[in-house]
Amino acid sequence: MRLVLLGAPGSGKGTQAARLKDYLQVPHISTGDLLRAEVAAGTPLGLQAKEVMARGDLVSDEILLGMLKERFSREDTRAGFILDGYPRNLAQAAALDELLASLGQTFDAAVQLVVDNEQIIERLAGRAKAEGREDDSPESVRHRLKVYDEKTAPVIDYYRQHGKLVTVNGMGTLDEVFTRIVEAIQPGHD
Ligand code: B4P
Repeated sequence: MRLVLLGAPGSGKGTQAARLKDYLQVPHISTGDLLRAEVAAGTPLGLQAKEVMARGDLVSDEILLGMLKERFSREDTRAGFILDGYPRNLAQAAALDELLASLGQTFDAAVQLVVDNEQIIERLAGRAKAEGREDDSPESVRHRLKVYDEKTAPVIDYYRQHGKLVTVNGMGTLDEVFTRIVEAIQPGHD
């Protein structure tokens, strides 16, 4: 199974991807986690990304594609993957199509988790308290939601037009959302 997880910040992509990875037995590739690992290691790429992420802006397409190519060059992605956090704009969606085509692959579905803004703000405020992630500050969250509307929402239409989009209600408990995703990705489900 090859899946792309889409949704606003705080919609549960990373949370559900971590569970789907065990269920589907495929690697979870989170561009946010890859970037945070670079920041934590203090690499030149991480130093470049740190401030951009803290503000809630998108890190450059070039950096992201380089990271993704490196990750997809590894053997474990051959049998499947859950891609979480990419693509976040139309240029990245085109780059992903190209990258997968160069590997003789495509993906099965783009799963969009739909959560209302009030719930998103509540979840990210909770994570800010629990984990202290710099980009979960109220100011950064407001900006991330704006960036999502402007840059990432068009990706949803792109996948809808290409018949890849599967929309899932992301409200409710972790178990409820997980069950909905599993049902939605069953072959023949529309
Ligand atoms: P990400 O790491 O992708 O961060 P995110 O959008 O907040 O989603 P995440 O997956 O972490 O959170 P989740 O919704 O699961 O990106 C961070 C930054 O990296 C971006 O702003 C950008 O700067 C950069 N970046 C990443 N990819 C990029 C790209 N392709 N191009 C450019 N820049 C890129 O969970 C949020 C919270 O909600 C958690 O606390 C969780 O416990 C809680 N939660 C989840 N589901 C819940 C539920 N059902 N009920 C209650 N709480 C729930």
